[in-house]
Order: sequence, then structure tokens, then C-alpha cells
Amino acid sequence: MTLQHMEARLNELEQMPSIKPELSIPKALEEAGFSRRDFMKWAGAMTAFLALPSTFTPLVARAAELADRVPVIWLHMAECTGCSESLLRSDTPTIDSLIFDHISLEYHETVMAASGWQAEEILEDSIKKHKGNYFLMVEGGIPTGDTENYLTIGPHGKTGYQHAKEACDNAKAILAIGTCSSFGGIQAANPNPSNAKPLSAVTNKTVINVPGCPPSEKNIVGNILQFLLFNEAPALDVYNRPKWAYGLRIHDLCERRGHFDAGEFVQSFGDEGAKNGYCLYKVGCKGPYTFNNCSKERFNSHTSWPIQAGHGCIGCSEPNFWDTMRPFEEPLHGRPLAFGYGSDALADKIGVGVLCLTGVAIVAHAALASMKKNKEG
Ligand code: FSX
Ligand code: SF4
Ligand code: F3S
Repeated sequence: MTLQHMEARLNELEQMPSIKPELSIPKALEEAGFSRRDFMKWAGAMTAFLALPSTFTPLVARAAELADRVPVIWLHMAECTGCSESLLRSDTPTIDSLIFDHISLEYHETVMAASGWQAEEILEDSIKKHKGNYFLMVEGGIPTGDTENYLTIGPHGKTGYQHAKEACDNAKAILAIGTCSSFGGIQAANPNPSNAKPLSAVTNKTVINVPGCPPSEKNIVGNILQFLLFNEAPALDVYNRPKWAYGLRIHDLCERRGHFDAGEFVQSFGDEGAKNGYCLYKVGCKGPYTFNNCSKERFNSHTSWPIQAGHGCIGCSEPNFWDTMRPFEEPLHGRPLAFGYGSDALADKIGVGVLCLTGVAIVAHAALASMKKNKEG
């Protein structure tokens, strides 16, 4: 898509009515104390975050200012509401949370006042009114079990599955927010009593997956901006995750990576290695198997993230991580080590199994780094 196309797209958005004409996004930003300079700095960071050249910054800023023009329907299925919390619970409003507050949220069960039948009616009306034009953002896995009443409001209401399907059928774009919606999440973990499935199981349309339990506020807002600008899905990986956000492993940009390479590992929580910020691989970090941008972006306006806080990554943006990444505080056991060099004794010492070929390379690397360290020490 050329710059001209994007400008035409933004001009088109500008013609659409704003949801709160009395409080436009630029005015809301000003009222919250953000200067134009703060906003342009944020837009510049967002442009880099979306892997766009810096010349796109004015377009990204304009897209953010027009974010209140596209109707959004946000559905809650089976989950913990952590995804919404990730955005809405910052103690001071950030530019991300402010923009999210001002998008044209036609329906969002957590933040709207309506409940029961009234809520059902609002949902039906919003779908009718914006048929074919709204962004659908769904948080949570979709129960499809035999007990047909999962997530039904009232005795004659529709089930969660029916709501999700109908909302998908009439949407312009569909985003699965969080690992539950992207891959099933915790309720789909063994034994999955409600037979929970990912959102993609209820529709044949493209579902853009934005996993993480929860995903960062930046990944949620970034995906809204991406669609506002391009009006189409970004390049996706094999699990339909946007490559701009999920193209690299946690391990690739981890601040503890130097310690991994040097064979300096935390052996148990609270030990000297932990105090020195060593690599958390031996206490279960799944960063080498996990694709997400936490090591670059962190959470809560870049404040911190799991590995900075001292716990390994548990692989929360990967499919079925509740089952496949356990135990969370141990390296992955259970598969024979077959990395061609090093003895079983060494394997025991490193204490790892392998998940996949990448795992083999990682284990080999960890083993070699450790051997080198022992030799030196
Ligand atoms: Fe919770 Fe969202 Fe995890 Fe799931 O996040 S943080 S259980 S991904 O659907 O609310
Ligand atoms: Fe970071 Fe984990 Fe990789 Fe260690 S194993 S460098 S803590 S991502
Ligand atoms: Fe999840 Fe790992 Fe990031 S646990 S939040 S993907 S560091």
C-alpha cells in the first residue's frame, strides 16, 4: 500500500462521524495533560513499534486521532478479563489507555453500564447498525461443550458461541485479544470441561490473533492503529499472529541473554545468581520457545516484564502453553536429549529436555556455555 492510499484511507475515516464530537481525541489528550510534543513522541515510538519507517509518524498520529471513527464491538467469552485490565487499569492514564477509552466502543461488557436483557439488546442493535463495518475484538475462549448454555444471559438468551459466531459473521475485521481467544487459553487446558475453542473455530474469516495472557496494552492499541492505517490484516505468522509484534522470540532480545551466553544461570530462586540477574533458563524460563515482544516493549508503559521481575517467561503467547510449557519453574523434561555431544550426566546437570529442534540448539548452547564456564571457573 502506498502513502497516497493511506492518506486516502485516513481522509475517508475523517468523513465518518466521531463518537464523542464534544471531546475529540486531540482534545481529550490535551485535557489529560499531554502536550502535542508528548503525543508526537508517542506516535514516533508507535511507528517504530509497528515496524514502519519514521516517515510514517504523521500518518500514525493522524490514525490515532481518528480512532474514534470506527465502531468496535468487544465481546467477553470465557476468561479472566485480564486483557481489558491490561489496558484499562493503569493508575495514570497513558496515551494508549486514553485512545482505547475514546475508540468508538459500541459494546464492551466490562465498561458499559447496561446488563442482562438490556445488554443483549445493545449488542444486537450495534451489530445491526454497523453490519459489515465494525471491528470485532473478542477476549476469551469459546465454550462449545454439550451443555449448551455456556455464557447464556437469561433463560432464552443466546449462548456465548452463538454471540461470537453472529458477531464474526457481520464484522469487517476480527481480532482475537489474548491467548484464550487466540488459542483457547486456560479453559481449553486439559481436561477442558467446556470444550473451549479459539475464536477461529467459529468462523471461516481471517482472525488476527493477539495472544498473551494478557497481551500488552501496546500490542492491543498497535493492532487497532495498524488496521486503521492499512484497512487490511498485516503479515501473519503460522499462528495468525502479526509478524511485527510476534516475529522474534523473547530470548532474542532478553536483557539476561548475555548471562545465558556466558553460562551464568540462576540455579534456584533467591540464590546469588538471582541477585546478580543471571539467566532464568534452569528455573524454567520458556523465552527460547516463545514468540512475543515483551523483552522489547515490557508492560505498563515500559515499566517491567516477567523476566525483569525475576521469573522466567511461561510462554503465555504460545498455543496450549498451559499444557505444553509446564512445569513452569523447571526446564522442559520428558524428551530424550539428542544433541549429539555431551553425556547424559551433563544432560542431567543441565537438567533439560527439549521441545523441538530450536530446543535442541538452545540446550546445546546452554550446555556448551556452561561447560565453558565450568572450565574457566
Ligand atoms: Fe485473562 Fe483475557 Fe489470560 Fe485469557 O487475557 S489474562 S485468562 S489470555 O482472555 O482475560
Ligand atoms: Fe532470557 Fe529466558 Fe533466554 Fe535466559 S532463557 S536469556 S532469562 S529469555
Ligand atoms: Fe508472557 Fe513470556 Fe511475555 S510469560 S508476558 S510471553 S515474557
